Amino acid sequence: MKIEKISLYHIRMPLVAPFETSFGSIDTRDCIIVEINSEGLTGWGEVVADRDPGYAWETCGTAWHILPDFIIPDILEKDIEDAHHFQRCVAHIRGHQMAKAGVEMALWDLQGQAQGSPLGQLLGGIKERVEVGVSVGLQKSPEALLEIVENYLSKGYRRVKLKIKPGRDVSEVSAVRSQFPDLRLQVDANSAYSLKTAAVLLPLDDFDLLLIEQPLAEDDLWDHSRLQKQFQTPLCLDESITAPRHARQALEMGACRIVNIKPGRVGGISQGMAIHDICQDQNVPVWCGGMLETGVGRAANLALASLPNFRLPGDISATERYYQEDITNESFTLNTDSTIDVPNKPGLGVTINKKALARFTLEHITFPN
Ligand code: OSB
Ligand code: MG
Repeated sequence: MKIEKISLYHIRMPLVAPFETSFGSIDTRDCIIVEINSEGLTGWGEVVADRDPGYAWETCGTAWHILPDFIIPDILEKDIEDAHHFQRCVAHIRGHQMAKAGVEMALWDLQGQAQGSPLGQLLGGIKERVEVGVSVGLQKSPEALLEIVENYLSKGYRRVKLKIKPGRDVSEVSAVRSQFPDLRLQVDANSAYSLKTAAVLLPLDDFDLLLIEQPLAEDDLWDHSRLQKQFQTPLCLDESITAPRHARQALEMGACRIVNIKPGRVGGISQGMAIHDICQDQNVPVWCGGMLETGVGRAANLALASLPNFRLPGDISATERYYQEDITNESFTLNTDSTIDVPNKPGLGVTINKKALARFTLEHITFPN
């Protein structure tokens, strides 16, 4: 694929409701959209970094530096075979997984279009629709939390993830569990605890949770392995796994029993697939996390989640759970069985609403310039 032109759009989209986690609350979401023109085709990708370094150290600002100054010069006007070739071209750039992943996504889109294959098929996916759930942010009160969970259940979601943080954990989960005894329920702390303070979470073992996601710091595989020994419930790592070798090390160490895969966090879909395979070989289930993506990133997540070892519902909700208006013409809807269809058109299988993209754009650059 001859990389003729690359455009970047820093966009900001209003969320339908504020989303609060242990690292802060947002009511708009920033990301960078990547457009690559090659041999008459246009591929799209999404850099899922947020405005603030709350979830990860990468931000739209760091990506706006690393893409033009390092990643784009590595590939512009070159012939890039595929995602693996791209990864070799940028291997000398340490870190910046989300920036790399956004470009890799656009290359997958191009490759799928060139071959007439939907991305799911190209990756070896085996499902036409994937099981999904909803990630529920911190709420003002337990009553408000019960109300919002009830609302999502009425829309058809059959798996709920609750965000927790110190002081807003066991009693919230207990309230939801009492009200919904059969709900598939899990929690996500986004690194808000230490090995010591996580002792308050031990009662969570009695609530039949699917998993406890990322209680400790991102660079703390070792303490996660100590904490996992104290729980029957599987720990699941999100932030800690930024490369396939971390997945291997985490499993060797017993730091988790389930892995959350987000293509952005791990440097691209190709890296996500490598993690999928490592876990599959050890019979460890994976599931697809989310970063409040636009329709572009959501299409990619659905394709990835169609691989066989994605055995738990993904954080991939319907478009209306996030945005009133998206930048794709296609919107994603929830089926009555709590699944979402994997796109079946070539590449990502989505098209861009250029007017919406322009309206959400804060900054735009094109290369060569
Ligand atoms: O930790 O999984 C997370 C959103 C932004 C950053 C981190 C996380 C999340 C979510 C939302 O939980 C998942 C979604 O996109 O629905
Ligand atoms: Mg998480």
